[in-house]
Amino acid sequence: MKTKTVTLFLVLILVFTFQINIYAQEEVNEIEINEYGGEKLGSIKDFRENSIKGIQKVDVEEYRLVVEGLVENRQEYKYSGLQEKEHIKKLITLNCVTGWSVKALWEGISLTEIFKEVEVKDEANTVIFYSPDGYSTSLPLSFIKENNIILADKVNDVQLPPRQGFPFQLVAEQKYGYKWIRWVNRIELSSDSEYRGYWESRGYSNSANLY
Ligand SMILES: Nc1nc2c(c(=O)[nH]1)N[C@H]1C(S)=C(S)[C@@H](COP(=O)(O)O)O[C@H]1N2
Ligand SMILES: [Mo]
Repeated sequence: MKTKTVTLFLVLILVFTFQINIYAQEEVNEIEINEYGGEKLGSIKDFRENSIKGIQKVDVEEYRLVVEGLVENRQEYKYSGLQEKEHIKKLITLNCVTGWSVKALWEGISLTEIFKEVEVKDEANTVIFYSPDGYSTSLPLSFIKENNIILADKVNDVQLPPRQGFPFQLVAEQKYGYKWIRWVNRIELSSDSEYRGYWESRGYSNSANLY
């Protein structure tokens, strides 16, 4: 009886230790880089959390990126399907209108590639992005194509944490932070060039140009 209890206890300790090891391993694999091409990067910890409804927890199995509106070929992408697409890296600084900024290495997929797949109709001139927290924003279709704008699933070489917009954050280079929508789950191709997103309809510039 006593031996049994001791054995059980030892097994439990072993299992516990083993799990700790697994977690330690994961952390080691997910260390963010702090330099790229000789340039110093900011850290994920430097971004301020100022979301309209707090951090969104997205279930990766249930997640779908819906691309619809003025398209021939509406799509619902799974996270795993999007992972298989070609990834591009960009070193870009995010600037919030409130004054803070963070330079980071963003990695993700080209929206222009997705637009080829869904076959955007000629009438479309605006791309509207939506998130589960009720946030939305938009960009001109021509701007996205000309600058090969990406949807990032990685920052500083690590998978986006939930607070950073997992699964995807729009890397709206040259635009203020409020165009960098996080947790994107729906993209609508539209002909409404006057569309105004969450902050844009509350007085912020719709072009949101940094310079
Ligand atoms: N879904 C969603 N995306 C959002 C916001 C939000 O409230 N909800 N805030 C925006 C604002 S104002 C800024 S400055 C950036 C901050 O992004 P960061 O987490 O990369 O710092 O997220 C933008 N994207
Ligand atoms: Mo912001």
